[in-house]
Amino acid sequence: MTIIMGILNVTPDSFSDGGLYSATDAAIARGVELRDQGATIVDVGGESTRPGAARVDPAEERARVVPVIAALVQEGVSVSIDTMHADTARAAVEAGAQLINDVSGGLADEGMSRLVAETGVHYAVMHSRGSADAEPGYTDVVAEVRADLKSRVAELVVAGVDPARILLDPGLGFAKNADHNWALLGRLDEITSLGHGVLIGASRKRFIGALLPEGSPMENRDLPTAVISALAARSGAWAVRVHDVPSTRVALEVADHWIAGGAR
Ligand code: PMM
Repeated sequence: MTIIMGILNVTPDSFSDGGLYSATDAAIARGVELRDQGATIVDVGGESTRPGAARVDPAEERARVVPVIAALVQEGVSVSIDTMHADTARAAVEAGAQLINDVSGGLADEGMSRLVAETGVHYAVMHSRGSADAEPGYTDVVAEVRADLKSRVAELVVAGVDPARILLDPGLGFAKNADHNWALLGRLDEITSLGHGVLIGASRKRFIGALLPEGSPMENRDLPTAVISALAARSGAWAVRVHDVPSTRVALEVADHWIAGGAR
């Protein structure tokens, strides 16, 4: 069964009332809500990775995420940390995070593979090439993403990371256009065949917005996101990383029945 990773971005601009304390409280409440809605794991991030977003100082990033993670763990919520910084990942793991979600796949901070090897936590390796808004020319995006991920895994294993702890993510929208994203989704079996759990982060991304009338509100992207969640489950995804848990939960229930129906 595909699990849900609920997105919790602890960035000041996410909270209209401002102020770190209220932002922390609001983030904790939202994390508990995501779990109650059906997220198996809540992905806490303190730095926006959207194309064009400003980089955040790792100390500031830690100040944002660590109190939230500690409080969520106290509440019995399973937490992952969305960071490219080894120091932030370490503080998050010390606060109880069980998974490090790294959109750089370990390329942004050379301390990351060492940390993952040392702590033995699960590690989600996302694919990108250069910055998020770079658009490299791919000849065959699926084959190239597969090859890049495969060599990242080999390097991590050499660094001492247990391959059983590695999860892979094709990195939809990261150095990829809409056609690239759809090719990766349509041929997901070529990524799952690498033998690792596969994480899909399609939620509310621009290529989904492109399917809707111009000026549609963000929430209108949740239905197509949920459809992708169901199809990703059908293709054997380990997890889907989403903003709106209830719609994806229903979609995954449909997919589970569909898959069970075929298995009988
Ligand atoms: N996308 C974003 C952030 N973190 N992590 C993984 N593993 N996969 C993704 O696709 C991914 C990610 C950017 O989306 P957001 O700003 O809506 O969180």
